Amino acid sequence: MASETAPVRLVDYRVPDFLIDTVELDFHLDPKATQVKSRLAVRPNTEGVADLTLVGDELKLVSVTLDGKPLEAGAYNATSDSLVIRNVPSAPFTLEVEVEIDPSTNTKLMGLYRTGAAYCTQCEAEGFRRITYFLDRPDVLAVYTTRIEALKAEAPVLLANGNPQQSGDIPGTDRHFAIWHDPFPKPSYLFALVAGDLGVITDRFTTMSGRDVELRIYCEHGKEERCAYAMNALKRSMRWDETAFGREYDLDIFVIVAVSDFNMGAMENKGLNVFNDKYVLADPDTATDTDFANVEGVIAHEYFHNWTGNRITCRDWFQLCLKEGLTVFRDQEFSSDMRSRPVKRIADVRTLQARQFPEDAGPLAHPVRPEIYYEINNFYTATVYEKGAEIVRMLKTILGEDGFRKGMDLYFDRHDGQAVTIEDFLSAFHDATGVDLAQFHLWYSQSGTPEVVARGSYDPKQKTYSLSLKQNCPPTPGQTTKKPMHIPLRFGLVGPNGDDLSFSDATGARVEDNVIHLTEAEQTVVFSGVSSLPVPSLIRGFSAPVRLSVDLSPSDLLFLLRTDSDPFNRWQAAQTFAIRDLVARTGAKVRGEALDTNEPFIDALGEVAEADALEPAFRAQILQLPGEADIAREIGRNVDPDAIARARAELRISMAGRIGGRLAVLFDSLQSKTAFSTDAASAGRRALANAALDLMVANRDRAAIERVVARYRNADNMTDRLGALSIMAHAPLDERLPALADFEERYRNDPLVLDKWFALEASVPAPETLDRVRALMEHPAFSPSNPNRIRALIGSFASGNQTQFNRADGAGYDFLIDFLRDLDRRNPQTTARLLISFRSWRALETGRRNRAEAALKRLDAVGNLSTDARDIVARMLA
Ligand code: 0A1
Ligand code: ZN
Repeated sequence: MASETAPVRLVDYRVPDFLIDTVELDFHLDPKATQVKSRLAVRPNTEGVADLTLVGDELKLVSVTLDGKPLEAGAYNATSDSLVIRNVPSAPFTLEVEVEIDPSTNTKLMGLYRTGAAYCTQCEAEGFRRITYFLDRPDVLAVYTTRIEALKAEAPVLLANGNPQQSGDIPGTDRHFAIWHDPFPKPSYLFALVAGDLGVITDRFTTMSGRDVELRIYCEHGKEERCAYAMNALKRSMRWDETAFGREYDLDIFVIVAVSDFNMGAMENKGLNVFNDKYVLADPDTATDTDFANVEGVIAHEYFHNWTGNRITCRDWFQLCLKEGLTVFRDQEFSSDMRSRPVKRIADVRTLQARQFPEDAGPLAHPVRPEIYYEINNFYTATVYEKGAEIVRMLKTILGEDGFRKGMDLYFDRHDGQAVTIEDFLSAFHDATGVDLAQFHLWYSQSGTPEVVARGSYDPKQKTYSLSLKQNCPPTPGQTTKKPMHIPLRFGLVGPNGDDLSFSDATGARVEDNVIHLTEAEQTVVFSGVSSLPVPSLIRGFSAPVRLSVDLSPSDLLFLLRTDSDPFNRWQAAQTFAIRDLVARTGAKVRGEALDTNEPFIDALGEVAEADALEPAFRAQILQLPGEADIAREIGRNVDPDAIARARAELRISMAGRIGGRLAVLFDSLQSKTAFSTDAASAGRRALANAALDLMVANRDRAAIERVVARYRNADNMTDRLGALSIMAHAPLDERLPALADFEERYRNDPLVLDKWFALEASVPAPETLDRVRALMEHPAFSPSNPNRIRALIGSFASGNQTQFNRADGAGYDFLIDFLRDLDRRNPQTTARLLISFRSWRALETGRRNRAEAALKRLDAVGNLSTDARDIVARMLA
C-alpha cells in the first residue's frame, strides 16, 4: 500500500478518554475570516489520562482558556490539525477555544463553506474538526447551543440545529444574530449551520401525539415553487414513520435547505437537513418522473435518519451500515408503500446489481461492516448502503413481520440516546424473538456476493421434488475462505397452470412460509406430495443478495416470464433470458460468428408489454434489456465493450424488426389525453411509452424516428422530453443534433436541467464524444468546482458510456485521470468517487486492461494525492 497515513482498525476501538456534555458555539460569520468560539463542558471518562487531545483540520488557533484562565504557552500545543492541553484537571472543566477559518477557500465542501452567496456546513464524517478543535468521533454526544452572528444584508437567514431560542439586531451595527438550542445529545457529525439570503416555503405537521411542528424548506430565491413536491414528500414521510415504525418527530421545527454545491445527495443533520438541490427542486417542466421519485426517496431517507442515525447513532465509523443500511431499507419500504411495490423492488435490485455487485467482485470489495479503513469518506459505498439494506430485509424475511417489528421496537427502546454497534442491533432482534442470529452475523463481516447453484429433479412415481442447493462465496481482498451463510430463499414450485403447487412435507432444510433457509454449503431439500413436475421459482422478490444459477431451460424461463405469481421473478426470468442471449451473442461477435434470433423470447416480451392486466411501470421494466455494463459484469473476464455494444444492438434490431409494429400501437395508445400528473400510474404510462419507443427506433424505422422527434417537440413535461432526447442520443440518431441544441437553448439558465444535457452529451456512443466532453468543459454553464456539473459531464462519460470511456486507444482513461489529478487538489471526495469508474478494470481484455493500469499507475505516481484518492488508487492496484 502506497499510503502514508496509518489505517484505522475496528479492533483498536477504545472508549473516549474524555466526554463533552455541552457545546456552546458562537460564529462570527465572514466570507474570508470567520471567528468560531466554542465553550466545551469536558469530563474525564477514563482513569489517569493527563492530556486532552482535540482534533482539528486546517484550523488557526486564536486563543484558549481553561476554567476561564488563559493557558500559558507550555500548557498546550496547537497545530492546524490538533490541540493538546497538558495535565487537565481530573474533575469536569470548561475549555474555551477560539479559531479562525476561511469559508471562501474551502473547496473540499467539508466543514464551513460557501455555496452561492450562502454559508453552509457539512460535518459527516469528519468535517466538524474543520470548524473547531473537538473530540470529533460519533461516540461523544453533547447538547449544542449555537449562536450565529452575520451581516443582516448578507445573511438575513441564520439557521442551526434544534429549536430557535432568540434572535435580534446587534444595536449600533449592521449585524444581527440568532441562537438555536438542540436539546438532544448528538455527535459532532450531525452539527449544521446555514446562513444566507434564501427563499422559503413553510407548512405545519401535527404528530401522532398532537405536537405541532413547523416545517420549512429553504432554497435559492425564485425556486420556491419547485419545493412543493419535497414538502409534500416530507409530510408523507413523517406520517409513514409513525404508522410503519411508531416513530414521532421530536423538535418544534424541521428545516430543509437546498444548496447547489454538495458532495453527496443530502445530510441528516438534526432538525436541519442540508440537501443537494437536485433532491429538493422538482416540477413537471424541469424534473422527470425519476427525479420526483428520487426527491421523495431522499427526503424520506434523511427524515428517517432522525431515529435511525440521530436518536440512535453509531459508536464508530465501522458501524456506518447501522444507520445507512437500516435507513435505506426504511426509505425503500416507504417508496414501496407510496408507489408500486414490485416495480420499486425491481428498480432497487437493478441498482444493487449495477453498483454493489461489481464492487463486491472487484478490488474495492469490503464487508458491509469494514474492519479497516484509511479514509472513511471512501466507505459511503453501495456495499454499506445497498447491501446493508438487503441485510435488514433478510432479517425481516427471517423473523417475519411481527418479529421484525418487535426487534425494532426493542432496539429503539433500549438504545435511544446511545451510540451503538451492529452487535447491539442484532441483540435487540435476538432478545425480542429468541431467534439465533449468530450465523446471520456473517453477512456483516464477509465480503463478496455468494453464489447459489440450484438443481432440481422430479420423481413422478414418488411425487417428490428434490432441490439440491450449493452456496459458495468467492475470495475477496483480505478474505480467501468464507463460511456458509444463512441465506433465506423465498420460493414457489410453479405447476403447469401457473399456480404454485402444494407439498405435504419438506426435509433437508428448514422450510417455512415459502422460505428455504439455506445454512450449509450443500443441502438437498426434498419436497413430498408434489403432484406434477414443477418449474422452481427461486429467490422470489430477490430475498437474498446472491447470484443464482439454476438449471432452467429457455422454455422454463419463458413459462416463468408468462406465469409466475411473483412479479419480481417474472422480470428476473426475462433478464436471465436476455443476459444468456447477450452473453452468447457477445461471444459470437468476438469470434466473428452469427447467432440466430430467439423469436419465442421476443414474442413473449411483446406479449407482456401488451398485457393490460399488468401495470405499465412493470411492463416498462420488462422491456428494458440489461445494459452494457450488466452484460460485462456477467461475462466477468476478458471483456470487450465494443463486442458487447454490437451484440446488444443486434438483439435490439431484431426486436424492433419483429415486434416494432406492436410496440408502435402500444406507444400510440399510451399518449395521454389528460392533464399532467406526477402520480405513479401516470408515470408508469410515460415509462412504458419511452421503453417501447426506445426499442422501436433500434432498426432506424422511419415512422419510429418521426415519433421520437415529435415526442421531443410536443412534450408538455420533462419525462417525455428527456425520454425522447435520451433515445435519440443513445441510439444515436442524427436527429439528436438539432434536438440537443434546442434543449441547451431552452434550459440555458437552469443548471440542474442543463446537467441532464451534459449527461446525455457525454453518453452518446460515438467516437467524437470524448472531444465533445472536452469542449463542454469550456461551456459557460460548466464549472469544474461544482460536484453536480462534474458528475453530469465527467461522471456520465466515465460510468455511463461503456464504449467511449473504454476506448481501445486508452484515451478515455487518460482523460479521466488527467481531470482527476487536477480535481483532487480541490475536492478529494468527488475525485475518489469518480475514480471508482475504474473498479472493474481487471475484467477487461488485455489491451484495455494494460491501458487502464498504466493510467492508474500514472495517478499513483503523483506525490501529493489526497488520502481519499490515494486510498482508492492503492486498493485498485493492489
Ligand atoms: N449521511 C448522508 C450521507 C452523507 C455522507 C457524507 C457527506 O459528506 C459530504 C454527506 C452526506 C446520507 O446517508 O444521506
Ligand atoms: Zn443515510
